[in-house]
Amino acid sequence: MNDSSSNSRWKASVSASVMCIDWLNAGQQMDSLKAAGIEMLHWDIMDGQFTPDFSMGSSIINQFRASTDMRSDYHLMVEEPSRMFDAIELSTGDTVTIHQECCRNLHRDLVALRRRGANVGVALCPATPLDVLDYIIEDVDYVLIMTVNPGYAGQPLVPQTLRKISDLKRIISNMELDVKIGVDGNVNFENIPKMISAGADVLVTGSSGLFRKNFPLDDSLDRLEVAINEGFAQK
Ligand code: S6P
Ligand code: MG
Repeated sequence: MNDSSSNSRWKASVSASVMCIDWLNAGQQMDSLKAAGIEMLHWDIMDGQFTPDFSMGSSIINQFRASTDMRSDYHLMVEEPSRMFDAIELSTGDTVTIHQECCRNLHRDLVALRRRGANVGVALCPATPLDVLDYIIEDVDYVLIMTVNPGYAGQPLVPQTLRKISDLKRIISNMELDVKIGVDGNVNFENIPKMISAGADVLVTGSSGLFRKNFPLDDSLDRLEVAINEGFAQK
């Protein structure tokens, strides 16, 4: 999931949330992301049930995927996500994350994803406690801590999720597991240092960090790098 160590610019993995891209300049922004060494694209998939809204479907996602070699980081915010597994195109190194709250049989769904060759992740809403991971954490590569409620870009951070990141980091270290922690929601320049110092490995960056309205993408990339370095300095 996280091979940021091979990249000198980014000390943490950055996953660009395509839902928040400037759609009228998407090609240009994709080129800038690539040039900056961003390695992952975050695909928010919503069903209008678990989340009140909809986002992108496979026809849009696959068109983007065909134009880039960046890895895909799928975030399925859908009830019973196994219904969708056939519709997801996978390449080596791609990650598929499903919500604990959406699966009647989470372990079965994780095993099914793993068999398809994906790196597997579990996402937790802000109100979901970490103990739901007790008997599946050994079987995942990635835990996505939602730092806002799933469904929309542009929401404020739920502050107690910072404590959740450090609690999860402790569990992972105590169990000596190689499980990465991702954060998604209001990943902005003020919150990034706190998220990194709490233990986040992967930052899902959307409208408040990377794709800020009326700011050049290159400027946001520079500020992102500074905020990440600040977080590592505080660790
Ligand atoms: C939210 C979704 C996220 C957003 C993105 C928004 O349901 O899972 O991936 O697209 O994180 O970023 P921001 O900076 O607007 O909160
Ligand atoms: Mg997301």
